[in-house]
Amino acid sequence: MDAKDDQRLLASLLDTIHVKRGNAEFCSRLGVRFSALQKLFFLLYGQRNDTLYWYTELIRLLHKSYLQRPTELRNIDRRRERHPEWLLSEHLVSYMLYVDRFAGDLVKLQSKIPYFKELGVNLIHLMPLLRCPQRDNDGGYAVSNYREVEPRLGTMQDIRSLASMLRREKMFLQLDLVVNHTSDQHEWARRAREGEKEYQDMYFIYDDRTIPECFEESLPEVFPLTAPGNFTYVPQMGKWAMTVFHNYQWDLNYTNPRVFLEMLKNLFFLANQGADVLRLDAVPYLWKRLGTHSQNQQEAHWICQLFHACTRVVCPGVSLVAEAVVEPKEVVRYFGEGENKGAECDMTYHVLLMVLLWDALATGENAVFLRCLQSLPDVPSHATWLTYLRCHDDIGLGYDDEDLRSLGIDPSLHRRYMVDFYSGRYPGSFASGKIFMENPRTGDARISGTAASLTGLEKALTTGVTEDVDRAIQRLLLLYGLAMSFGGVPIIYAGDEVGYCNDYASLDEEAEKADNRWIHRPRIRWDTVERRKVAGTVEERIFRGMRRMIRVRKETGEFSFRARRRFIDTGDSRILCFLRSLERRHTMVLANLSDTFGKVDPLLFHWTGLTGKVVDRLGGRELLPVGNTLIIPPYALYWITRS
Ligand code: OTU
Repeated sequence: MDAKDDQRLLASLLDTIHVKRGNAEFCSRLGVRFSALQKLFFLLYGQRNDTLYWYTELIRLLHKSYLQRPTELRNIDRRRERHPEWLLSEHLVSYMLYVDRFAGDLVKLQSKIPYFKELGVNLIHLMPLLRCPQRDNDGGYAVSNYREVEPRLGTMQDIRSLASMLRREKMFLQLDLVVNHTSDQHEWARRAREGEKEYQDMYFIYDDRTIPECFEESLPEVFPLTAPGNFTYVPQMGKWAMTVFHNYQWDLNYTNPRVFLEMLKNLFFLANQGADVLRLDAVPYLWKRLGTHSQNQQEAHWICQLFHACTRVVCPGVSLVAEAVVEPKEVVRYFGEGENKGAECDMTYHVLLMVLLWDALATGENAVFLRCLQSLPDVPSHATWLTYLRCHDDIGLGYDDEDLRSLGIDPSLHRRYMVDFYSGRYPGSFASGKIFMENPRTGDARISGTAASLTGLEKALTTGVTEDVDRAIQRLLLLYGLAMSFGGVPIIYAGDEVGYCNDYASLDEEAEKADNRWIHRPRIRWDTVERRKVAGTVEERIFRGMRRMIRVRKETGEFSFRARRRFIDTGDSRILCFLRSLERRHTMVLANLSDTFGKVDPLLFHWTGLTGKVVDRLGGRELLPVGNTLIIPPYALYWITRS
């Protein structure tokens, strides 16, 4: 089809669905995206004999959802269409929390807005809060109803109120959209179980083990200990359902256009409640292909691109986050590549940076950090990373093996070291974490634990050695400070700002003990958080450090994602150093990754354009070399500019 045919089809579709000619905004947005939409839709669903029917339904849905979009949100859409760079700003700092564990419910959460302001965070990510079964809900990632809030937490009206309160404070709301699977208690799954073919077609349902066996040959296991295998027998149906995650999370079948449309409806529904950012969960898994590991398939990217193009027509102010915990080179592809650069997801988690921060701390060296980042391709303009240290999930050691080998490091030994180190097994390790999903067959293992426990605070508080407590706090702030200055939107994981350690009580709880990720999903006690007001307490020291970093970040244009970053070799492998530059302004980030004294030559500042006196903006003081060396204390972090 050429451009003229496109226009003709567009005109006839608009007629079919009775779009009023006067609806200029919708028509012009659709006009801009029409050929992309069509191309993607036909790539995915073109071989069917009912493609045009579903395509018409898609356009109808876009129109309907556009009309339903509240006026206030449409105004925001227009603003962000003009300024898509709002996401790249140094002013954005994300904070992720569980509504129940943080505040109790959505109404009580409103009263925490002053706390967010005090800390300086403004993109508030609420962990999954849609209706889900009492048990078997994977922390909310097994949704049983996409249109209702989990009653324990509140109602959709509460979401709308919260969204508008946040808007008034110039803050943003992020919600999860679990796109890859539903709970087995979702209506679609229920009706599938009852034998309705139409609903069975929304999942991957098989009469016997023949096809499942073929899939199993190449499918890895996400939760090998608690959910081995990728298929679950459903007695009521007498059939097998594909369940890549837990056995109660049924994978949706995106080869069926109806599945895509239904999920798109859910997306618009959440967007129209006032969410600014939607996190698309587990996107690498969206398309399954026999004979492959069924991750990162081309079609999964087309689906993301189609979600993206559709949001640009209906709610262009809403940004999409791809949650893709896969190999570094694959993660970048979710930003879109080649001619689709920037036409896929607006943000992705910087999983590699997260692992490298933990690597740098465990090794006290910059080598792995620098090498692994070198081979990572660039991000398109108007898209950005989410930079983080901890989240609700485990830490998987997804480095590129080739990068490690090129440094003469044995990848599996190195991973073993990391797991031993952070689980505290390694002699002398300061960390106390737990091993997550150790797979005896593949040797793979991941790590659970809060940032504070992994940086040594838990051990230090147990032994009570002041110096160890100091070091642990420094390590925590060091890693956070790197995530905040690296480039991207930093995430503070609720509880980290006051140094929450692991919650071992969760290991005794029936619903949580099989999954030790719960140890790092703290239940916030506000009397603990109140201690941030008492000078000299651990809570106060960490909170003060975090707040200061956030404030300085926001004052530093060079920390926006538009700014460049250049790594600098100081000649000392314990020092991690990079320069962030925007126009003619520079800030140098200098960190000592080790527990020993490092040193740099102050000439470094001159070479990088930081002439004259230099100050550390974090500590708020001038950096004074002794002769021709500047001593960098253990775990020190400086954000250096000309005074
Ligand atoms: C995501 O996880 C969520 O963040 C997890 O909390 C859920 O359990 C999971 O999806 C299922 O909904 O899909 O792209 O520990 O890092 O499963 C990667 C493994 C994901 C998680 C991985 C991740």
